[in-house]
Formats: sequence, structure tokens, C-alpha cells
Amino acid sequence: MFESLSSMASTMLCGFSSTPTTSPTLQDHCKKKLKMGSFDRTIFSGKKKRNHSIKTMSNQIHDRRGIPWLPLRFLIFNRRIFIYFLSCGRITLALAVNVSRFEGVTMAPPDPILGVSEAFKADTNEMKLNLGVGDYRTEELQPYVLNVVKKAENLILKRGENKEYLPIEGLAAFNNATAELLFGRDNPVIEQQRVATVQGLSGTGSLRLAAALIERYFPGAKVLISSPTWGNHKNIFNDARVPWSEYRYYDPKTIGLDFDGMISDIKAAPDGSFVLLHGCAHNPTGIDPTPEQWEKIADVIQEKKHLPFFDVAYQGFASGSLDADASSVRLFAARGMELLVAQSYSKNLGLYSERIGAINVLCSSADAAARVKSQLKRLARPMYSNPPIHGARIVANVVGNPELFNEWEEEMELMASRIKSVRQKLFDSLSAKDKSGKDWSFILKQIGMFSFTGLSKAQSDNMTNKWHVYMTKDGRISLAGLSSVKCEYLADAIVDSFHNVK
Ligand code: PLA
Repeated sequence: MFESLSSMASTMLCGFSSTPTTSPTLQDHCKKKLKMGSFDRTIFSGKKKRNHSIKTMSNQIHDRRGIPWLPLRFLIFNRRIFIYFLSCGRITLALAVNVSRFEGVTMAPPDPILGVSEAFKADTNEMKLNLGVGDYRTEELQPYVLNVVKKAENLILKRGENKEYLPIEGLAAFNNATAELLFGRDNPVIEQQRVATVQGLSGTGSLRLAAALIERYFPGAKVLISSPTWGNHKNIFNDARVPWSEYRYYDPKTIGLDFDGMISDIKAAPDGSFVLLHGCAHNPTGIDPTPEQWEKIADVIQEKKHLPFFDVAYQGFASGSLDADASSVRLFAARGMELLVAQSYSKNLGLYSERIGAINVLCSSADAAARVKSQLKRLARPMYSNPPIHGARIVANVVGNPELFNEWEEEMELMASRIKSVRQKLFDSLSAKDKSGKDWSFILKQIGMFSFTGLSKAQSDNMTNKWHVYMTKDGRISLAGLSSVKCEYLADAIVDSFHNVK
């Protein structure tokens, strides 16, 4: 019966085809109807039910000039909407509009971190400040390309190197340089070839590759994640289908580390779990364990036969020293522990969009490392085949050239000290402006590019809606996006939000 209706409608279309030919007004109306869910979705739900659902409805709509159309009827059939009206019992006009096969795809929410930049761009207020994503900016709030990066790029250009595919594991010179930078050139684990290093798509891609390895070779094993943590960690493990749970980390009462909570949660986890640790400059809290606390964390992890999994996204950026910021990883390695480390060059070399980083798996033997590396390659091949070359060449040139390496350290020190100086200035401004006696000194104790202000979601909303200060809703601000001249304004915004919004 419906087949004949379909052909009747089609023949009456006088050339109306499956392509939408309606006026924008009519199309908009149809879209609205679809959004309202006023049709039977079973037609999209599988082959068996296909074509067997039909629904009609009628409504009065207007053209662009507001002149009413005749009462229109909609008929949904065979994934098309037929629009027609009846006059003296006869169909006198019919249009067919295709319904998308993607009708069941819902709109995803904006990303809690990268979505902030999109909202910032749309704001026209001249006082606006983007403290959302952790992008380093100059005092003039401009993006910064490191001089050493420009020099390395010139070298690459002069050599006229080709653009052929890299091997799956990436550029050998990069992989060697990155493992040495992490563990230290003289670390015996390098010479013993116990590190499986594979170039990754920056920190995120490297974490994702490791998550795929865990999913494949440690089925059911849990990853313990700090509470709170970088928002994308949970997405990464969810998408890799790796179960995770949280360990206590931040204590809002002390605005410091909940060390006892952390230790007891790591102890309580099933033996052989993975423990995700921020190598330095914990994101978002900016609170790192002390060297003594790191020792105790290593004790418990060893006792429980857990596997430490470090995320090192800020080496050199936290303290200004590459060695100091790798000390947590090196402490665990020195104990002969097996571990994983995801590295990123987004921040310390400002290579955000080059997507350059690595996954390192430190194994107890060279043989195990070779096998792990082969499996990482096997996982990478169907995901993205092989990594991009440009960022890898930049890192290899900077790290491998003593002159450029020294210059890099100096530039990194400059970036780290600019962040430290706005941290100090923000603290000074807050202390001067806030007459309530609140102690803001926690800001000075935090390290890295962020400050975890303790502002609630409602207070963070006030920062954005009233003051045009863009930040993540967990109360985190990126000090790398702040200039000293904007500190006073930011302090006003924080004091107002903190005291006047509950
Ligand atoms: N790990 C941590 C702890 C991070 O903070 C970030 C970046 C990454 C990994 C991944 O960075 P990459 O993939 O660029 O190497 N966090 C940023 C950016 C700076 C982001 O969310 O992607 C942040 O604003 O938190």
C-alpha cells in the first residue's frame, strides 16, 4: 500500500526529487519538526523495521513574507518526508525531503577545555581574557614560537630533507633523543635497551596508544587516576575501554595534597593496577608530591605490584629545569621498576600543533622492551599508520645539537619565570584587594602553568559572564595566558566572584 503511495507522491512531484527543493522556510520547519521528534524513529533503527513506519501530521506554516500556506501534511516514509496538502480529497502538491541517516547522532557538548577557546573567540568585549587552555602567551598575550624552533626549522629547510613516510615507530633520532631527555643520557636503562620508545601524536596520542596496549594485554586491569585530573584522561581510557577509578589527590580544606587519602586508595586498589601519575606540574591543581612523598608513593606501588604510568606533559616547564622535572620518573626507574611514560613537546617546545610526543615503556629486559615495541607498532599501524615528521625533526635537532639545546633551556627558563612572575603578581593583587583576610598564598605554592583557584562552577561562570575571563569550570586558570598588566583586573574578577557568588 505504501509503495503505491510513494510512487503516487513521486509522480505528482513533477520533477521533485529526493534532493530538498523546498524554500528555506519550509526546510527550517521540517528540521524543527525533526528535532521535536514528531516522527517515528523506528524507521532508522535497523533493516528489519525499515520502510514500515509512516506518520502524518498537519500544521499551518507561513512563507517568508508571513503569508499562510494551506494546512500542510507531512508523511514520513522510506526515510523521506513527503509534504503535501489535500484539496477536495486530492493531493495537489507534494515535496519530498530526505531524512538523514544520521538523525540518531546527537549533538556533542563542547570540550570543557578546548571549547573555552571557541567561546572566547566569539566574545567581542575588549577586556576579555582567555585563561582556559594551557597555551603559553607572551607578555603581550601573543602566541610564542621559540627561537630554537625557528633555528631548527631553518636547518631542516637547508638540508632539503624529504617527506617520505616515517617507520611506524617514528623518527629514530627523535626516539633516542626523547628517551635520553626523560631518563637522563647516562641512565643505564638506555644502554641496556630496556626502553621501548614509540613516537606518538603528542601527549594525548601517546597516552591513547598506551591505553590500547593496556586494553589488549592487561584485560580488566584498572587504571587509577587522581581526583581531579586533566579532563581528557577519562575520555582516553573510556574510549580505549580501559576501566578506571579515582584516587584521592586534592584536599579542598588544605588546598593541598591529600597524601594519606592518595596512599590508602592506591593500597586499596587490586594488585597489578596501573597508577596514572603526573610527572610534574599536576594538572589542574599545580600541587606535586615532595621528593619524600614520591618515595612513599613508589613504596606502595612496589608493594602492590602496580605499574606506574607517568604523564609528563610539562618537563622543564614546571621548574625551568628539564632534569628536576623528570626526577619523579627517574626515582621510580632507579628502583628497577617497570613503568610507562607519555611525553609531550606541546608546552616545553611550544609545538602544540605539531603533535609531537612519545610513549616510553621501561621494561625489566631488552627482550621484553623489543616485544612491547613491536606491539605498540602493531597498535599504531591501523590507527594512524605512522606519525608526522616535522615536529620529530625539530625535537631531534634541538636536543641533539648542544648549542640549540642550551638555548632551549634558556628560553624554557624564560617562559617558566614569566609564569612565576604573574603568579606572584596575581597573589599580590589579590592580597591587596581582598579585605576579608582570606589567605591566597596557596597560589604561590602551586607550580606549572595553572592555578587551581578553588572557584566553584557558579563562580567560574560569573568570571566569564560578568568579567569576560574565560576559564575551565573546575576553577582552573592558565597563568600562561595572563600578562602582568591584566593581574589587577583578574584579581578584581576573582574577589567579586569569590565573595559575591555562592
Ligand atoms: N597530559 C596533560 C596532563 C595535559 O595537561 C595535556 C595538555 C596533555 C597531556 C596533552 O597535551 P598534548 O596532546 O598537546 O601533548 N593539556 C592542555 C591542553 C594544555 C588540552 O587540554 O589539550 C590543557 O589545557 O589542559
